[in-house]
Amino acid sequence: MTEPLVRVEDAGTVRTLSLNRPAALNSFTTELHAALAAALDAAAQDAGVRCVVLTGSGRAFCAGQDLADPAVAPDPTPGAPPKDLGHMISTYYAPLVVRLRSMPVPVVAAVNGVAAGAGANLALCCDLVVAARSASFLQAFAKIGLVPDTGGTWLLPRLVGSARALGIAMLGDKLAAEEAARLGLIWQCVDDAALAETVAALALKLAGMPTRALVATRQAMAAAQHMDLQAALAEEARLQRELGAAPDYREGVEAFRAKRAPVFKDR
Ligand code: T3D
Repeated sequence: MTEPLVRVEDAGTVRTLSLNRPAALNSFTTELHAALAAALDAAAQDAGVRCVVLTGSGRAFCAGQDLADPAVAPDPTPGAPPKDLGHMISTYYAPLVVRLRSMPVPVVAAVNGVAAGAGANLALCCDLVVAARSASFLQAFAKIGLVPDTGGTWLLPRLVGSARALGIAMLGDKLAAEEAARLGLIWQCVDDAALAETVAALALKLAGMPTRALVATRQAMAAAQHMDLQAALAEEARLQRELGAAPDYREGVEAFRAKRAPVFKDR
Protein backbone atom coordinates (compact mmCIF):
# COMPACT_ATOMS: atom_id res chain seq x y z
CA MET A 1 0.00 0.00 0.00
CA THR A 2 1.41 3.45 -0.89
CA GLU A 3 1.96 5.92 1.91
CA PRO A 4 -0.38 8.95 1.90
CA LEU A 5 1.31 12.30 1.18
CA VAL A 6 -0.45 13.72 4.22
CA ARG A 7 -1.03 11.46 7.20
CA VAL A 8 -4.20 12.25 9.14
CA GLU A 9 -4.55 11.26 12.80
CA ASP A 10 -7.33 12.16 15.21
CA ALA A 11 -6.99 12.29 18.99
CA GLY A 12 -10.39 13.39 20.28
CA THR A 13 -11.11 16.80 18.76
CA VAL A 14 -7.48 17.42 17.69
CA ARG A 15 -6.53 16.47 14.13
CA THR A 16 -2.86 16.10 13.26
CA LEU A 17 -1.79 16.45 9.62
CA SER A 18 1.75 15.22 8.87
CA LEU A 19 3.43 16.14 5.60
CA ASN A 20 4.71 12.78 4.47
CA ARG A 21 7.52 12.89 1.91
CA PRO A 22 10.35 12.34 4.40
CA ALA A 23 12.95 11.28 1.78
CA ALA A 24 12.65 14.76 0.18
CA LEU A 25 12.29 16.51 3.56
CA ASN A 26 8.53 16.88 2.98
CA SER A 27 9.14 19.35 0.16
CA PHE A 28 6.13 20.40 -1.90
CA THR A 29 5.11 18.85 -5.18
CA THR A 30 1.82 19.67 -6.84
CA GLU A 31 0.55 16.34 -5.49
CA LEU A 32 1.48 17.25 -1.93
CA HIS A 33 -0.23 20.62 -2.36
CA ALA A 34 -3.39 18.84 -3.49
CA ALA A 35 -3.26 16.38 -0.59
CA LEU A 36 -2.70 19.12 1.99
CA ALA A 37 -5.47 21.31 0.55
CA ALA A 38 -7.88 18.35 0.70
CA ALA A 39 -6.84 17.49 4.27
CA LEU A 40 -7.25 21.10 5.45
CA ASP A 41 -10.65 21.38 3.75
CA ALA A 42 -11.77 18.10 5.34
CA ALA A 43 -10.69 19.32 8.79
CA ALA A 44 -12.43 22.67 8.22
CA GLN A 45 -15.66 20.93 7.29
CA ASP A 46 -15.60 18.38 10.14
CA ALA A 47 -17.52 19.80 13.11
CA GLY A 48 -15.75 17.27 15.34
CA VAL A 49 -12.36 18.92 14.75
CA ARG A 50 -11.59 21.83 17.09
CA CYS A 51 -7.85 22.20 16.56
CA VAL A 52 -5.45 21.21 13.77
CA VAL A 53 -1.77 20.40 14.27
CA LEU A 54 0.53 20.58 11.26
CA THR A 55 3.84 18.71 11.39
CA GLY A 56 6.31 16.77 9.26
CA SER A 57 7.23 13.09 9.02
CA GLY A 58 10.83 12.12 9.57
CA ARG A 59 13.59 14.59 10.40
CA ALA A 60 12.22 17.70 8.67
CA PHE A 61 9.14 19.87 8.94
CA CYS A 62 9.18 20.96 5.28
CA ALA A 63 11.94 22.04 2.87
CA GLY A 64 9.63 24.23 0.77
CA GLN A 65 9.19 23.69 -2.94
CA ASP A 66 10.60 20.41 -4.29
CA LEU A 67 13.32 21.82 -6.48
CA ALA A 68 13.50 18.59 -8.47
CA ASP A 69 9.84 18.81 -9.50
CA PRO A 70 9.78 19.22 -13.30
CA ALA A 71 7.03 21.81 -12.81
CA VAL A 72 9.62 24.26 -11.44
CA ALA A 73 13.11 22.92 -12.15
CA PRO A 74 14.79 25.05 -14.84
CA ASP A 75 15.15 23.20 -18.15
CA PRO A 76 18.88 23.04 -19.01
CA THR A 77 18.13 22.84 -22.77
CA PRO A 78 19.53 26.02 -24.41
CA GLY A 79 16.68 28.33 -25.35
CA ALA A 80 14.12 26.42 -23.25
CA PRO A 81 11.46 28.78 -21.89
CA PRO A 82 11.61 29.56 -18.14
CA LYS A 83 9.17 27.85 -15.80
CA ASP A 84 6.33 30.13 -14.70
CA LEU A 85 6.92 30.30 -10.96
CA GLY A 86 4.28 33.01 -10.64
CA HIS A 87 1.73 30.45 -11.79
CA MET A 88 2.96 28.02 -9.09
CA ILE A 89 2.61 30.69 -6.45
CA SER A 90 -0.86 31.82 -7.44
CA THR A 91 -2.13 28.30 -8.04
CA TYR A 92 -0.68 26.52 -4.99
CA TYR A 93 1.15 28.61 -2.38
CA ALA A 94 -1.15 31.64 -2.18
CA PRO A 95 -4.30 29.49 -1.82
CA LEU A 96 -2.50 27.44 0.85
CA VAL A 97 -1.86 30.58 2.89
CA VAL A 98 -5.45 31.76 2.48
CA ARG A 99 -6.72 28.31 3.45
CA LEU A 100 -4.60 28.22 6.60
CA ARG A 101 -5.38 31.78 7.65
CA SER A 102 -9.11 31.19 7.22
CA MET A 103 -9.32 27.85 9.01
CA PRO A 104 -12.38 27.85 11.31
CA VAL A 105 -10.27 26.33 14.11
CA PRO A 106 -6.87 27.21 15.59
CA VAL A 107 -3.88 25.71 13.82
CA VAL A 108 -0.66 24.79 15.63
CA ALA A 109 2.61 24.12 13.79
CA ALA A 110 4.72 21.45 15.48
CA VAL A 111 8.07 22.13 13.84
CA ASN A 112 9.94 18.87 14.30
CA GLY A 113 12.98 19.74 12.16
CA VAL A 114 14.20 22.08 9.47
CA ALA A 115 11.59 24.41 7.97
CA ALA A 116 12.98 25.98 4.80
CA GLY A 117 11.64 28.30 2.10
CA ALA A 118 7.90 27.93 1.73
CA GLY A 119 8.12 25.34 4.53
CA ALA A 120 9.29 28.01 6.98
CA ASN A 121 6.51 30.37 6.02
CA LEU A 122 3.97 27.58 6.07
CA ALA A 123 4.83 27.13 9.75
CA LEU A 124 4.74 30.87 10.41
CA CYS A 125 1.25 31.11 8.87
CA CYS A 126 -0.08 28.90 11.67
CA ASP A 127 -1.60 30.50 14.76
CA LEU A 128 0.95 29.12 17.22
CA VAL A 129 4.34 27.69 16.31
CA VAL A 130 6.10 25.30 18.67
CA ALA A 131 9.50 24.05 17.54
CA ALA A 132 11.85 21.36 18.74
CA ARG A 133 15.18 22.74 19.92
CA SER A 134 16.98 20.97 17.05
CA ALA A 135 14.64 22.54 14.46
CA SER A 136 15.57 25.56 12.39
CA PHE A 137 13.95 28.17 10.15
CA LEU A 138 15.56 29.09 6.88
CA GLN A 139 14.35 31.71 4.40
CA ALA A 140 16.14 29.82 1.63
CA PHE A 141 14.69 31.95 -1.17
CA ALA A 142 17.56 34.44 -1.56
CA LYS A 143 19.97 31.55 -2.03
CA ILE A 144 18.18 30.52 -5.23
CA GLY A 145 17.40 34.02 -6.48
CA LEU A 146 13.82 34.34 -5.23
CA VAL A 147 11.90 36.47 -2.74
CA PRO A 148 10.16 35.05 0.34
CA ASP A 149 6.76 33.70 -0.68
CA THR A 150 3.97 31.82 1.09
CA GLY A 151 3.21 35.03 2.94
CA GLY A 152 6.81 35.64 4.01
CA THR A 153 6.99 39.28 2.91
CA TRP A 154 3.81 39.96 4.87
CA LEU A 155 4.56 37.84 7.91
CA LEU A 156 8.23 38.42 8.66
CA PRO A 157 8.20 42.21 9.23
CA ARG A 158 5.01 41.87 11.26
CA LEU A 159 6.50 39.18 13.47
CA VAL A 160 9.99 40.52 14.06
CA GLY A 161 10.13 44.07 12.59
CA SER A 162 11.73 45.26 9.34
CA ALA A 163 15.38 45.17 10.42
CA ARG A 164 15.29 41.56 11.53
CA ALA A 165 12.97 40.50 8.71
CA LEU A 166 15.39 41.86 6.13
CA GLY A 167 18.37 40.23 7.82
CA ILE A 168 16.62 36.88 8.02
CA ALA A 169 15.33 37.05 4.42
CA MET A 170 18.37 38.58 2.69
CA LEU A 171 21.01 36.43 4.37
CA GLY A 172 18.96 33.24 4.29
CA ASP A 173 20.90 31.81 7.22
CA LYS A 174 19.57 28.99 9.35
CA LEU A 175 17.84 30.40 12.41
CA ALA A 176 17.87 27.96 15.31
CA ALA A 177 14.51 27.36 16.99
CA GLU A 178 15.71 28.87 20.26
CA GLU A 179 16.75 32.09 18.50
CA ALA A 180 13.47 32.12 16.56
CA ALA A 181 11.60 32.04 19.87
CA ARG A 182 13.85 34.73 21.36
CA LEU A 183 13.14 37.02 18.39
CA GLY A 184 9.39 36.47 18.65
CA LEU A 185 9.20 34.68 15.30
CA ILE A 186 7.58 31.66 16.97
CA TRP A 187 5.64 30.98 20.15
CA GLN A 188 7.85 28.42 21.85
CA CYS A 189 10.97 26.26 21.56
CA VAL A 190 11.05 23.05 23.59
CA ASP A 191 13.40 20.11 23.99
CA ASP A 192 13.02 17.61 21.17
CA ALA A 193 11.76 14.92 23.53
CA ALA A 194 9.04 17.28 24.80
CA LEU A 195 7.68 18.44 21.42
CA ALA A 196 4.91 15.85 20.98
CA GLU A 197 3.70 16.15 24.57
CA THR A 198 3.83 19.97 24.57
CA VAL A 199 1.93 20.27 21.31
CA ALA A 200 -0.64 17.66 22.36
CA ALA A 201 -1.34 19.60 25.57
CA LEU A 202 -1.49 22.92 23.75
CA ALA A 203 -3.81 21.58 21.05
CA LEU A 204 -6.07 19.97 23.64
CA LYS A 205 -6.25 23.26 25.51
CA LEU A 206 -7.10 25.22 22.35
CA ALA A 207 -9.67 22.60 21.33
CA GLY A 208 -11.48 23.17 24.64
CA MET A 209 -11.59 26.95 24.21
CA PRO A 210 -14.24 29.06 22.43
CA THR A 211 -13.22 28.31 18.84
CA ARG A 212 -15.16 31.07 17.16
CA ALA A 213 -13.62 33.68 19.44
CA LEU A 214 -10.09 32.34 18.80
CA VAL A 215 -10.59 32.49 15.05
CA ALA A 216 -12.08 35.98 15.28
CA THR A 217 -9.00 37.01 17.30
CA ARG A 218 -6.69 35.82 14.50
CA GLN A 219 -8.75 37.68 11.90
CA ALA A 220 -9.14 40.86 13.93
CA MET A 221 -5.43 41.09 14.67
CA ALA A 222 -4.54 40.65 11.00
CA ALA A 223 -7.15 43.17 9.90
CA ALA A 224 -6.09 45.70 12.53
CA GLN A 225 -2.65 45.95 10.91
CA HIS A 226 -4.25 48.04 8.16
CA MET A 227 -6.47 50.13 10.43
CA ASP A 228 -6.07 53.23 12.55
CA LEU A 229 -6.96 52.97 16.24
CA GLN A 230 -10.53 54.26 15.75
CA ALA A 231 -11.24 51.67 13.09
CA ALA A 232 -9.74 48.87 15.19
CA LEU A 233 -11.86 49.92 18.18
CA ALA A 234 -14.96 49.92 16.01
CA GLU A 235 -14.12 46.45 14.71
CA GLU A 236 -13.62 45.20 18.28
CA ALA A 237 -17.07 46.52 19.17
CA ARG A 238 -18.59 44.82 16.13
CA LEU A 239 -16.94 41.50 16.99
CA GLN A 240 -17.90 41.66 20.68
CA ARG A 241 -21.50 42.36 19.66
CA GLU A 242 -21.45 39.27 17.45
CA LEU A 243 -19.62 36.98 19.91
CA GLY A 244 -21.60 38.30 22.86
CA ALA A 245 -24.76 37.01 21.19
CA ALA A 246 -23.30 33.51 20.70
CA PRO A 247 -23.77 30.57 23.11
CA ASP A 248 -20.06 30.34 24.04
CA TYR A 249 -20.17 33.74 25.74
CA ARG A 250 -23.17 32.74 27.84
CA GLU A 251 -21.51 29.42 28.67
CA GLY A 252 -18.20 31.11 29.61
CA VAL A 253 -19.84 33.56 31.97
CA GLU A 254 -22.18 30.97 33.50
CA ALA A 255 -19.27 28.60 34.07
CA PHE A 256 -17.19 31.35 35.65
CA ARG A 257 -19.99 32.32 38.00
CA ALA A 258 -20.76 28.71 38.89
CA LYS A 259 -17.03 28.01 39.44
CA ARG A 260 -17.13 25.08 37.02
CA ALA A 261 -15.25 24.23 33.83
CA PRO A 262 -16.93 25.66 30.70
CA VAL A 263 -18.03 23.45 27.81
CA PHE A 264 -17.66 25.47 24.62
CA LYS A 265 -19.43 24.35 21.46
CA ASP A 266 -19.43 27.24 18.95
CA ARG A 267 -17.35 26.73 15.84
O1 T3D B 1 9.88 27.22 -7.25
C1 T3D B 1 8.71 27.63 -7.11
O2 T3D B 1 7.71 26.99 -7.47
C2 T3D B 1 8.48 28.88 -6.41
C3 T3D B 1 8.18 28.55 -5.02
C4 T3D B 1 9.14 28.53 -4.14
C5 T3D B 1 8.91 28.17 -2.75
C6 T3D B 1 10.17 27.69 -2.07
O3 T3D B 1 10.04 27.00 -1.10
S1 T3D B 1 11.67 28.14 -2.69
C7 T3D B 1 12.79 27.39 -1.56
C8 T3D B 1 12.98 25.92 -1.85
N1 T3D B 1 13.70 25.25 -0.79
C9 T3D B 1 15.00 25.37 -0.64
O4 T3D B 1 15.68 26.08 -1.34
C10 T3D B 1 15.61 24.51 0.44
C11 T3D B 1 16.58 23.52 -0.18
N2 T3D B 1 17.09 22.59 0.83
C12 T3D B 1 18.04 22.96 1.67
O5 T3D B 1 18.52 24.07 1.72
C13 T3D B 1 18.50 21.87 2.60
O6 T3D B 1 18.16 20.63 2.08
C14 T3D B 1 17.90 21.99 4.03
C15 T3D B 1 18.49 23.22 4.73
C16 T3D B 1 16.38 22.10 3.99
C17 T3D B 1 18.28 20.72 4.83
O7 T3D B 1 19.66 20.52 4.76
P1 T3D B 1 20.27 19.14 5.23
O8 T3D B 1 21.75 19.26 5.11
O9 T3D B 1 19.70 18.80 6.55
O10 T3D B 1 19.70 18.05 4.21
P2 T3D B 1 20.13 17.82 2.69
O11 T3D B 1 21.20 16.79 2.65
O12 T3D B 1 20.39 19.10 2.01
O13 T3D B 1 18.78 17.22 2.08
C18 T3D B 1 18.39 15.87 2.32
C19 T3D B 1 17.72 15.35 1.08
O14 T3D B 1 16.53 16.13 0.85
C20 T3D B 1 18.59 15.54 -0.16
O15 T3D B 1 18.29 14.47 -1.03
P3 T3D B 1 19.30 13.24 -1.20
O16 T3D B 1 20.63 13.84 -1.59
O17 T3D B 1 19.35 12.58 0.15
O18 T3D B 1 18.70 12.40 -2.27
C21 T3D B 1 18.08 16.83 -0.71
O19 T3D B 1 18.34 16.96 -2.11
C22 T3D B 1 16.60 16.70 -0.45
N3 T3D B 1 15.97 18.01 -0.42
C23 T3D B 1 16.09 18.95 0.52
N4 T3D B 1 15.40 20.02 0.20
C24 T3D B 1 14.81 19.76 -0.97
C25 T3D B 1 15.18 18.48 -1.38
N5 T3D B 1 14.76 17.94 -2.52
C26 T3D B 1 13.97 18.70 -3.29
N6 T3D B 1 13.60 19.94 -2.96
C27 T3D B 1 13.98 20.50 -1.83
N7 T3D B 1 13.55 21.73 -1.48
